[in-house]
Amino acid sequence: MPAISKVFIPAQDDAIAQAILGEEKRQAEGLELIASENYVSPAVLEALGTVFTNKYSEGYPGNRYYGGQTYTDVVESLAIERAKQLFGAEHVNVQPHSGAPANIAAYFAILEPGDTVLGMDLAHGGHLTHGHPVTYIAKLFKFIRYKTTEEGSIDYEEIERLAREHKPKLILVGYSAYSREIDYARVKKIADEVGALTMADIAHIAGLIAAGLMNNPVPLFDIVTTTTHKTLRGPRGGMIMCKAALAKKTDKSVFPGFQGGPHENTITAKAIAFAEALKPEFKEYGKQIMKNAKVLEKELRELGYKLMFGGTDNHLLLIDVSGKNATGKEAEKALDKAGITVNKNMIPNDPRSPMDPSGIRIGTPAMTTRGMKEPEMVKVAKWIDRAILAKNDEAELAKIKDEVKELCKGFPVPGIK
Ligand code: DSN
Repeated sequence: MPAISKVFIPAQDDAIAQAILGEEKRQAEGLELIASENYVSPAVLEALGTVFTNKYSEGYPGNRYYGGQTYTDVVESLAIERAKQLFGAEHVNVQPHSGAPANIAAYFAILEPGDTVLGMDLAHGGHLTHGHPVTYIAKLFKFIRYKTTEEGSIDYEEIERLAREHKPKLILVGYSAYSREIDYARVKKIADEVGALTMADIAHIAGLIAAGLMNNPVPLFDIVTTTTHKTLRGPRGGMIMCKAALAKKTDKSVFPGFQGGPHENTITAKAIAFAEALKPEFKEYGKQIMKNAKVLEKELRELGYKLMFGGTDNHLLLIDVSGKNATGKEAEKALDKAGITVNKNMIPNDPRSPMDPSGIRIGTPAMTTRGMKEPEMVKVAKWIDRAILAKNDEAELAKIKDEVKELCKGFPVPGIK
């Protein structure tokens, strides 16, 4: 039974202490398969609760609007230098509060309202901030959305055709539910031909790129955004990397254009996470993430699941569960009851709706951080299948939950006692 890892909160706020304890227990006893989640190191966790949370520091290192910046400048400069080293970036802004603000600030650094952007459709693996009609930015820019091919790969020919037809100011790649490698050089060639700028949102795969295991768009593209909390295993936050020529515009777009004071406690945690990602062990971690995803691909295929995009080259799988007589919503709920956390997800050309789609998305970064390897993935695939098939059988779901809990005891979550 985990004990709460905090000292001061239980002494002054029982309701919040109980919620923290509950969440620590949930994270320790269950399997986290949400592809965008991870467990940070104890050092990253500690950084988030430091006195840097007390400080306002609008501006950038060496050029701030408020006094008292000796140490904020140290941590922010270290975060920038380490990120440059990790990705080979000419310029880095570590202030975006998260991925969506990073994307919006990036758009405003390079676009004018009314400009045309070519980005991937959400149901084909894109992201809300890549122009989905429900977002405010879709009212400001004209988004044209490309889709994957029937076989499920990025349709570069369609990107080329749409680029020639619409002459976008920006071509956008990088996805939140796409499991294959991206040919950035091919996209850059298309963009050069039509005079478009290039942007990649590498939020999901940043850790795998930093580990040198997937193609890196940073040296090639004009602007690259990411979150820092997914495969990169840092704190919840965002970051923008760009060519030196766009440095001023990017910095001005983040602050004062879009955000106010940066969160220096989070930036401290980013600096620590980047130092961790520069270590050789991080490359091994990345390799294991990908090996684990490959095992799940093989096992789930053998169990009769249809894998979108034909499988995986990264950390995630998008799975059509309709062949198992379940919807994504039903599968998510059944797996939750079995102690396995996933998210329902639209699949390409999904006949269903976002709140009750045909698929689920799963990923291996968090399980890999706990030290789980190939043998555990074989068990995980079997539990996924059993839980989906037993979606209305509470006893069977409870039995799986006990088995999951037993396995998890051998793989502690960093930072949880
Ligand atoms: N919510 C994130 C994800 O799960 O991919 C993206 O914003």
